[in-house]
Amino acid sequence: MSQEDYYQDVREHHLEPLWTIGDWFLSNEPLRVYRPYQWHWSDVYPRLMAAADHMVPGQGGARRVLVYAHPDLTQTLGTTHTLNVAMQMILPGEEAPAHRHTPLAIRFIITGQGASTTVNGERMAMGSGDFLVTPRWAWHDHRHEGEGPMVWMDGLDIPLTRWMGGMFVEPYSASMQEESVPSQQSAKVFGTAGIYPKVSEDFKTANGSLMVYPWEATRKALEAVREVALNPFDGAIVEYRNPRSGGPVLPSLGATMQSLQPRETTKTHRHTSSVAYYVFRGEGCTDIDGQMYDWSQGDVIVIPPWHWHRHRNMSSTQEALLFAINDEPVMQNLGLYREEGLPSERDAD
Ligand code: GTQ
Ligand code: FE2
Repeated sequence: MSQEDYYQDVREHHLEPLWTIGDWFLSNEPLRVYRPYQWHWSDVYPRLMAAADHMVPGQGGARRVLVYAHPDLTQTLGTTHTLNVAMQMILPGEEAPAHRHTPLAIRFIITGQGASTTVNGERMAMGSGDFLVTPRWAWHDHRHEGEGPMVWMDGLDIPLTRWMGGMFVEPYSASMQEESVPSQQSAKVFGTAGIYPKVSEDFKTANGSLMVYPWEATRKALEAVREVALNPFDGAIVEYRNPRSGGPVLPSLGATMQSLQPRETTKTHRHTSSVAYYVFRGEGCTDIDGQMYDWSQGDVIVIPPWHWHRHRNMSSTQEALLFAINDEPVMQNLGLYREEGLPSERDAD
């Protein structure tokens, strides 16, 4: 058989000779399959508000949500290759009906008060800066009994769940859940970090642990960290964890809050996890592979895997607060997590 015939023959049988495949197949570092990207709040906010003219939760759609769909990830509508950021808005008197799905979710509350989410029968109030958990396959609905629009950021692992073949969704048997466990139960029992609650095995919250992390606690932890343990790549940073397992807040989604002091600049690093930042407060810029992304309050910035990046708070007076979701738990569990500082900055202090 001639050389040419051989290659044609194997390929007709859907076999690919490894020695003919380019370096992309076993690349010596993660390939760049999508670019860093940024959404400006000034583009998002008016469109989220205008969504009220076009849909009501529970009527022709379950949630009033704008999904951050990365232009390089059109097949999944992912924000990163594993995660989605989305902005949700609910108006006074509205109800977003109960359902459950295999993608897990976090909520980071941006503005408004008087809304609550009920997760497996446990009602949790939502206030600015609060961080809440919706585990996989847990029933959840949202309602708003306060005044003015309520806005929060959703973080979900929809693209990961889809690629892994695990996507399921189910509507609840009624519009909204009854409260079947005491309101705010997870916060009452698990809210005091370091004093470990030895609860019985049948303790009922959707994740058997804490599901609402109030802003005040995050704020306090950040301040304590700032005084004693700055991270060179992230400034003062805290990670949301499950206080019962000690592990990440959800099995495939990590979340952090970091604070950059006025004019603070972090060192450059890269890691195999992907990250979507939400600018909770302040103004600054992030250098991603030499390209500058200027950000201010409300912006979302995506850092794909293995991209060098560093942050700078551009204000000389105001602190910057960056909330972020990441897929580090997935990479850690698969033994694929790697992180390194920029060599040229290693010796410099
Ligand atoms: O609030 O239940 O951003 O089901 C996407 C899907 C939010 C939700 C999203 C959802 C929800
Ligand atoms: Fe949902």
